[in-house]
Amino acid sequence: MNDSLILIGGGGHALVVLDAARAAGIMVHGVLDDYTNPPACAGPDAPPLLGPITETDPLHIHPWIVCLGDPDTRRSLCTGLAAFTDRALSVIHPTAWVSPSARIGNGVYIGANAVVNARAVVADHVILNTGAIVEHECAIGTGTHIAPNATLGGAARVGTFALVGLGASVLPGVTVGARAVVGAGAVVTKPVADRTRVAGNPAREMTTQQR
Ligand code: JB2
Repeated sequence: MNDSLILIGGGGHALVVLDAARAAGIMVHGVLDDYTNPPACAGPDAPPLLGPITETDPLHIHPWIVCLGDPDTRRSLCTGLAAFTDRALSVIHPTAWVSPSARIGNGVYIGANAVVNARAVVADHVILNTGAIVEHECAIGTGTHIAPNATLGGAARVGTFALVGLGASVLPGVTVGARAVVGAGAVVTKPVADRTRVAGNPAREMTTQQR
């Protein structure tokens, strides 16, 4: 296997993952993106565009990471790439702290100044974005995005392909369901059901009109 990385998606998130990969000493081979618009991750110092986002040929020989923030798009991509999961590579920025007792899956992105404390369990394809804090014994399901400066208190749980927005907090021991969305700055004090959107402090379910 060639050990240089493929970025799947070439937008804003890919720019951030590219920097982190380079800072961590990981060589980036190229980017998969669609060509309807020039992707953000293009230009003289960017890796080459290798094909559309659905191209799988390079994934037979290269490690890869999904670089799209949108949880629904991540879900369809990660599901389609299940056969390649053992080649998904995690990119951890050198300024992040990851406890030796934490378990980190494949294809996880951990950004600058993020913290993953003792015995946290982070499943495949999770994004722990810039400055996110994942306290001791948290569990985060596949493909979920913990946005910049969001905080999960000790033993909080977040299901698969959820989004915990910018600066939101989930109190210790509280569960956020699969595919739920926690709005920016929300403070989650009670369990959030699967596929539910919440916002505010304390966080409450958003009505259709509020979305
Ligand atoms: O099906 C698709 C798709 N196919 C290709 N859905 C979406 N959303 N994007 C697709 N693409 C390509 O991914 C687009 O052509 C584009 O180049 C890229 C998405 O770039 P964008 O900058 O819009 O999103 P992003 O996922 O890189 O970044 C989002 O998530 C981050 C975590 C933004 O909200 C960032 O601000 C955020 N930091």
